[in-house]
Amino acid sequence: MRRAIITGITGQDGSYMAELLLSKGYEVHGIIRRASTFNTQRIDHIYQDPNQPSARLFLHHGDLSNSEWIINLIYSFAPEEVYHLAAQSHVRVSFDMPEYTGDITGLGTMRLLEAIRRSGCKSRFYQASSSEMFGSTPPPQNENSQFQPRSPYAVAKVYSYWMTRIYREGHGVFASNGILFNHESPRRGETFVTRKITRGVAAILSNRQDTLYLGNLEARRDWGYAPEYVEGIWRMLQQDHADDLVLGTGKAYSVREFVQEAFSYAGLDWQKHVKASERYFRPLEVDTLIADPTKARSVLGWEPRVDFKELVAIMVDADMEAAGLNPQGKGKQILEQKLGHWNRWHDSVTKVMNAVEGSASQH
Ligand code: NDP
Ligand code: GDR
Repeated sequence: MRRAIITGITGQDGSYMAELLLSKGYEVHGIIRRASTFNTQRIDHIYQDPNQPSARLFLHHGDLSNSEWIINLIYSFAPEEVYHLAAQSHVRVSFDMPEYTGDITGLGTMRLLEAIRRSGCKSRFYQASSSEMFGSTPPPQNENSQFQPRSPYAVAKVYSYWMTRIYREGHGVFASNGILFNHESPRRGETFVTRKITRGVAAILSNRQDTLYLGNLEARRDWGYAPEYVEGIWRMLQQDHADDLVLGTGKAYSVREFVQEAFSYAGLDWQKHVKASERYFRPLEVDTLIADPTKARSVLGWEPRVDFKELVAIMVDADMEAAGLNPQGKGKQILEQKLGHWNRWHDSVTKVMNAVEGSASQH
């Protein structure tokens, strides 16, 4: 049985990655942070009692700031694959917490790579690099585009990107960078703009909120559906050679267009509800990110199937369902028609919403 470690298993991508690997028969070890409140909602539906002989999902407390613990982890489990997805991943927050972001999002990657090198394990390593690294480089951006980072987060990711290459080229570690453009889902963190909008729509429809405050509506992003990107990540570690690959749709839309699409899908007039707030503007902005995913198409055979409008429908429907409303219904149809068994509406949305809160926290 193949064994994998996932850092950031409680996050959006980590939770989908755990489902994908379990569906492929892996033994999965996930790292979670100790918190005084439950932070395992995204994985409660796949939690297994580790005392059961059939259990294949195991959770371990840990933190990327602690090298000793990371070294123990790699020595103890000698995983075939390490999916390093944990980070302080919020760009706006990184301006308020630059040192912490550098420590976790930057140095945390080096700590893992160094543990793999020292242990001599033949672990394959995935680094969650980001389109934010391109910053102000004009689109479209691909593997050869220059990095011109515009936030402490992006600088920390550039550090991790190069460390990944140094361990690959200098120490022979199978270490790949996936340079992923924005990918979203009903499990997206609530303070990222897409989820903030779709939750806002559901809250307005259920009369719990009237106004949605947002920052810069003109920024353009290449938005895809997260589970498809997680499949791309898995494929990267199944290649004969480690490499760096861009994943994205090749199309960009503004935040304003996302707002318009989400509100109109739900039958609302966005101009009555959306207002600007200085709080959500950033000291520096990245204006336009558009992927050129040609290499991933030819090397991995990876091509996203869910388009912009479909993504919006999936997310609005899920937030309406979570708010106890009747969803419009397109989201469910899209997932049933387009995606594999591990990510149907029932597994990907309903089970997560029905997860018994706190079950994984009792591990
Ligand atoms: P999330 O913010 O949803 O998840 C981040 C995860 O990292 C959470 O599980 C979080 O734990 C964990 N984490 C944070 N700090 C620490 C720490 N000090 N020690 C251990 N774990 C920690 O991110 P996504 O799932 O959206 O993204 C996954 C990765 O991909 C991130 O590295 C992100 O920067 C990168 N990325 C994401 C893109 C996207 O569009 N989603 C695009 C490109 C790159 P907890 O739940 O306890 O907070
Ligand atoms: P991003 O995602 O910075 O691209 O990073 P986010 O959703 O936070 O912002 C996207 C764009 O929307 C604008 N915006 C707002 N953003 C937030 N969060 N809240 C608002 O109210 C708001 N109003 C407008 C932002 O200014 C920005 O231009 C995400 C993260 O997942 C990173 O970890 C990842 O690396 C990149 O995507 C690719």
